[in-house]
Amino acid sequence: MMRTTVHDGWHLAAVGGPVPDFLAGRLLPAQVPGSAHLDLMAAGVITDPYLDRTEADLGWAHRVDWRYSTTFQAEAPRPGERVELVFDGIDTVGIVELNGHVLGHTANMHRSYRFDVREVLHEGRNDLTVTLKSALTYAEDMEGRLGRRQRAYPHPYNSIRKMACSFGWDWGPDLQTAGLWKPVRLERWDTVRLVRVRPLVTVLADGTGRIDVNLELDRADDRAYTVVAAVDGREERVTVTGDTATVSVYVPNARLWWPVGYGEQPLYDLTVTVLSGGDPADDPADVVRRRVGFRTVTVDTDPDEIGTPFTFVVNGKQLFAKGANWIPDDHFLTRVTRERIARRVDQAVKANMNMLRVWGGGIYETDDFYDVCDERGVLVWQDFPFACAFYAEEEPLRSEVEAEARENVTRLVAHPSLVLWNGNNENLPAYHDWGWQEDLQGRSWGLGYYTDLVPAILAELDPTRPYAPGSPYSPGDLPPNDPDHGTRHEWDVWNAVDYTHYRDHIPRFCAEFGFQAPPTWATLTRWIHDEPITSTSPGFLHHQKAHDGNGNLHRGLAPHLPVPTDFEDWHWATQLNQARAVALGIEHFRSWWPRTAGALVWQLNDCWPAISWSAVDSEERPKPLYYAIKHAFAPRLLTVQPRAGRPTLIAVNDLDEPWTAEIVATRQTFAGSIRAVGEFPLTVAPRSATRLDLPDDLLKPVDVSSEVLVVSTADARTHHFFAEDRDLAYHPVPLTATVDRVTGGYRIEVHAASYTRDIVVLADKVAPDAIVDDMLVSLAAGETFTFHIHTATTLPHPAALAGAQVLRHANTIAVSTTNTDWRSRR
Ligand code: BMA
Repeated sequence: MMRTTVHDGWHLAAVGGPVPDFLAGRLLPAQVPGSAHLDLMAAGVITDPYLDRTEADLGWAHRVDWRYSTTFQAEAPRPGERVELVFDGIDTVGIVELNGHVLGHTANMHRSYRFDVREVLHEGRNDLTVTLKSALTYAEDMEGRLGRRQRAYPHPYNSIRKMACSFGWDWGPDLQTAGLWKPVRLERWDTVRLVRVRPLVTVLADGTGRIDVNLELDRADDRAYTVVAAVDGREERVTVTGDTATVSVYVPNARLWWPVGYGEQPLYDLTVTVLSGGDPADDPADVVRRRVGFRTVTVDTDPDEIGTPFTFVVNGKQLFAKGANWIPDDHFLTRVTRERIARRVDQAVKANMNMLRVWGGGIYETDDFYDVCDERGVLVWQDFPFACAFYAEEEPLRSEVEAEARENVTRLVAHPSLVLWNGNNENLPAYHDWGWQEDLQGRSWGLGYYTDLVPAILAELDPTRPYAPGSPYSPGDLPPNDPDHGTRHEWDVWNAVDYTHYRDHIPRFCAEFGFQAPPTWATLTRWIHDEPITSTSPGFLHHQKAHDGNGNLHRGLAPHLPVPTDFEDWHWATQLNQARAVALGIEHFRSWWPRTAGALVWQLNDCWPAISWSAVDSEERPKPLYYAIKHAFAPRLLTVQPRAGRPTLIAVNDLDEPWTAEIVATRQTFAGSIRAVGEFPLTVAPRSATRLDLPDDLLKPVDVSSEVLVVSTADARTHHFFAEDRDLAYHPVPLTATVDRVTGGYRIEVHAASYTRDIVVLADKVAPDAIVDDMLVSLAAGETFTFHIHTATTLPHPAALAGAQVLRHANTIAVSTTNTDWRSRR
């Protein structure tokens, strides 16, 4: 087997549609893998689409037809030799031609394509072109054929098998990419090729790991071939006379693969070799390598006294899924390197997450993504790519869906991190709850994919892991978003009601909930150059894609904090409110474990500089929300929650050891006078939550505006207030700070003379590369805390790190605008 990539010498031309003058007749250098927008940017003929309002000027590109072309040298096929041209991914509507012969047509970004080129490959120079027709025009034509169906956004993304968010989303740009987005290569062979290798990995009751390697061969002749599967020093062989075979390998006493926080992630290399002849000494004809891990996974959905749980069980252990939703990490997918994914997944792990949900408006994630998650122990829930829309179940879509599902299930099946296949994102509530049914007039809407086609494919190709028809989903005839049954998406908060209403429901598993905020200051101001930049300046609004996004930000802020008029204050206040909202949701959900068995924040990441729900922005900088998530997902959590109308302490222990500690609780004034003290022993069993009633004297303040309840153990702490920030008489300048240079950056020691809530260091304002080790730290009067700032920048004025716009806290926002009478109320 000889595999040669065809990645050199590519050019791009605009060959149809509204070609602008500056492109007419031009041939630009092109990257493969890559996409047209990136090539135009590299050639300097368009501005970066993420800058300011550039995206809006690039609409013409959606109607242009592009041609990628290259030449490569090859030898003419020998008699009996097989020669194939393979495209791992074409985005999307393509005509592939070699030396003027049409090899085939493509219309699905989620598949690979393989063409037999024996008849058309030349000795010497070969001309390869891929013409990419406008995906938008194709989708509109297809919609004309299949009938219009509802979707959440204007373009008919539901009529083409292309990443849905390529056509714009409420956090992403409408930049419809076109290109060869995965590797291209020539494969030559003359005996046998491994077409598909599908290892099904299970663990037997006695601890033996079992791998059933399902194989498909393509052969150039009728001979019998030997296939060898090897793992951990063990080898099994099988002689194959047909096109398919299964060979099983057993690993006694297999070391179990565990999710992060539960144990280690041992991975075993599996090598599958087909030999070129019948003799064991023959050379390998083809080799496929996979890395597997031994673990079992189920989702417990056995009805209980409340309804239907949705609890992941890995290696027999029930777990609370702490995580977030994952969108494509860059709208231009080919820029998402393995290193970038690793940094993002590491951020998730550092924020105490153990699960990521790959959302259905994006892609079947890449091998790099899954490799990284396998290594880190991050559980992955993979949606099939259907989102917020009705989908036709007729041809040609149906065959495309079947082909892509088969291919991607086979590609991903070996990864231990993958723990759930999910049919779609929100298409079931779209049918049941969004009032879209009327327009259907009996037409198909995709249900058959989620209840028949996809489950049948999984039953055949991957019976080893659970499947959910959709997210959210409730079984039977129940409304899909029923809190007592299955998964739930919690969007009333953000869209309509205050974030304290997260507590109105006790979902069995909250698969989406979130709140917006702008990106970090450095990211915002790198990409948006409005003079002045404000929350309503044109560039800012262009990057705010959510329906009434700013309206929701203000409605969400007002009950808690005054809405600042100064933009930098507003930026910090909205970031703080995002953090508070999501943290309240997480703590509520965790406090109900095991009734609630998961909280997946919408959304971990961004695909461009956006005002969005993300915790980490498009330049990889964590927003304050990130630190709030890290605290709220801490293995040991203290939280005060209303139970029967009374603030009640809940201690959550997400470790395998019992949590025994001394609790010290004080009701104190912001100025530091202790009004009540309580000390109690705490014992929380492993992986459980315990409730503790607090005595009245801790809960009944003399003055609601200037007292706080602080509850601590050696390794956890929570703060409970008796009023909203806007009604609290904080000291507006409670902190003193000293900044010191240390190895790798700076250290800021802050001292609180009066209670200081949610202290952050917005260090990116001073050094764009700066990363702070913690944020949203609250200090009682008299306390000291040290922030560590990692940066390669040498600051001319280190004191800038303690500047008024950098070292911030809630006190200033709460006090600066309306609460000017703080002194009189203390
Ligand atoms: C959910 C997601 C996305 C969307 C997000 C924010 O519905 O599934 O479709 O981006 O809410 O509105």
